[in-house]
Amino acid sequence: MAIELPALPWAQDALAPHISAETIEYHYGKHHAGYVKKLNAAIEGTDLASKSLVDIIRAGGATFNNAAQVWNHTFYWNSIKPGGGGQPSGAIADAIDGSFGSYDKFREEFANAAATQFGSGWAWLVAEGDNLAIQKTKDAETPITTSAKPLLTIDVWEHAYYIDYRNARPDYIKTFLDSLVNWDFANQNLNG
Ligand code: MN3
Repeated sequence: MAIELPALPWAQDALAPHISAETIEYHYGKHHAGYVKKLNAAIEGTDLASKSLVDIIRAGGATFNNAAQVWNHTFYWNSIKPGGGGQPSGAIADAIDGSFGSYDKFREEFANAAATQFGSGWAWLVAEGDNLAIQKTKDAETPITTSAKPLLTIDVWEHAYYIDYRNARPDYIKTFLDSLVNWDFANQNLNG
């Protein structure tokens, strides 16, 4: 059974001016769709063809990069929304205070992880047992291969921000935190 490219949770132009329709056109329509296409070509006719996306990721091997990038991107689209960003509310707000001391401290650590991931990769807010933590991963690497539960992610590959922010990754990270983060999604993941 082929792995499908999930629909975006919002219109392609809905994140503008923070992330342009042009960025989404390329990032979703070319990069994310490309990972799906390459993964399906690689698993066709193999034992992996009958497995779920997460099982394909956990199997590792030659299909890991495309499979993990399919999953990571779907998770990223859900981590952002029009009118998002700012201070969290609900259980995630309490968990952030408990684990980082304050939202401001969380924000500083998350932004620092995203800014200092050398080259391509991701920064994540994850739950590890009763605590929250921040991780950064390289290339396609993803916390779902570990015991940590992902709550939120930011894609810091250049294709995520170069059309809108050029080389200014810190500006993209600030916009992500101020105007895009989907805290409802983080709360769902925390409770799920
Ligand atoms: Mn990407």
